[in-house]
Amino acid sequence: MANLKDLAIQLFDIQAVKFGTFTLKSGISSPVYFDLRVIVSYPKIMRSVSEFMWKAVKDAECEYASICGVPYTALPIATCMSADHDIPMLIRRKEAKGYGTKKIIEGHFSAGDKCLIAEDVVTSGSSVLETVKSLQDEGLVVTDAVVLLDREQGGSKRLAQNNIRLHSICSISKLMLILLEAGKVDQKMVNQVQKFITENNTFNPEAKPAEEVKKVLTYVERAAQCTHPLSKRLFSIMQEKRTNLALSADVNTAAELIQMADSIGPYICVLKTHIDIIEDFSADLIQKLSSLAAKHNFIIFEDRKFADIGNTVKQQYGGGMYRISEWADIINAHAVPGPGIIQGLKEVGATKNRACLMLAQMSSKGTLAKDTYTAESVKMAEGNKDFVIGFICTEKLSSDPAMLHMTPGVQLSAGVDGLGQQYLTPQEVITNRESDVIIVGRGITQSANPMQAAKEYQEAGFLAYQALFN
Ligand code: 5BU
Repeated sequence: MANLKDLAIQLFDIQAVKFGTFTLKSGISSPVYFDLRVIVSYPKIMRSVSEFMWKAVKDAECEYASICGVPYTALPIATCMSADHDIPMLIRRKEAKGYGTKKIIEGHFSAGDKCLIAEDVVTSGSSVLETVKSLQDEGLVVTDAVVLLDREQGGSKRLAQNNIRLHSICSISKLMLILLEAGKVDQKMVNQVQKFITENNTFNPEAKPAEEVKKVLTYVERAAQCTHPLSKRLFSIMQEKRTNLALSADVNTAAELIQMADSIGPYICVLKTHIDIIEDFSADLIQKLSSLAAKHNFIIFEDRKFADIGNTVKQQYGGGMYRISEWADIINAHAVPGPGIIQGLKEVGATKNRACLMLAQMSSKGTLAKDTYTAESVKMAEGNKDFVIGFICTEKLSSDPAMLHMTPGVQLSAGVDGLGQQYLTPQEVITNRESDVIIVGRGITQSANPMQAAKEYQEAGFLAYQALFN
């Protein structure tokens, strides 16, 4: 392996490092430019670069299960590190494929795995952070990034701000000294580059960590991003009726359910049922419920919580006395049986344009749906976006704007019931947990004036949504 001095000179000789006047992506004019893309034409230099980078992370004793190069220049570098040192690699697509699995990260991994980032040049750190974000969205953890050249313009601090350590092989100052000593540049150029670096520091100590600066999208913008007709329709209803309230109509007779649906209908976007607690279920109830859904423009969600193997849930969903798939726009499913449950439900529901929510978290005390289970449920949902349109959860779990987050266990004041239910307020759910829909049951159904209560929940939920834009 070449020493650093040799490598720096080789990079200069192959014009991976150039001096002159260059306009950078940001529009700023720079006296120095790195174009590491050319190293693919020089396999020995490529190997030398990847060896330096591997050694740096080894010396720093970084822990990681896989490596991911920032596309595109660092891809071959990461590939060499991976192949030479038997480190599994992940590839981040710049755009998700429009067909097949629509994956943005290719390769095998489990949620919670640590992934090392490899990059050719770091300026502000934003390209590294983009890749980090995609990995984090899939449940991966990033603590370290390794880079060949650090332009010393604030990238390492920006990454530190996001809890990522940057390991660089060569800083721009060190590179300039080597090239000066080797007679490749003169002192004037060294000074010019130094001046440029000092004057073009991108680091803002006040900047919020990257994950906090994401833009909040309106329901209209999110509807536009949905490919499933039901999520598109739901976001449109939320905007049109100015409500993110779902009523959990947990009553025991058909008459009560119909009465609730008709009186509360104007205030809700979703009516959630537990059809198996109705004592006098009949086809007539379904017919009335469906016409009320049309009259008040809400979506029907049967909270059936399917939890069996694909073949069984298919029959439970499509058959039996309730024939759920014939009238419920949305159903939900536990992730515990594995992806077969989604396949089974999809076989019945997809042709009817029905959709499913994954139970990724629950509101009840002591729930086992947490940590890795939640992360795996999210992955399962995201791998089946043609049928799964979101989650039952207690916080935002996916950055995909098309994915809906619906949260049960909501009342106007936080608290518990006697059987493990835990309540959050509408504001906590929408503002802090960044969920989309509040699901309210007894807060409305057992209030002295359910209609008035529904109005209050509608207002509280929608005000919290509007406040996201202030
Ligand atoms: P409540 O009366 O607002 O506590 O009713 C909550 C409803 O949401 C009720 O129908 C539950 O079956 C449902 N629910 C829940 O409370 N918590 C969960 O994690 C899930 C569903 Br999933």
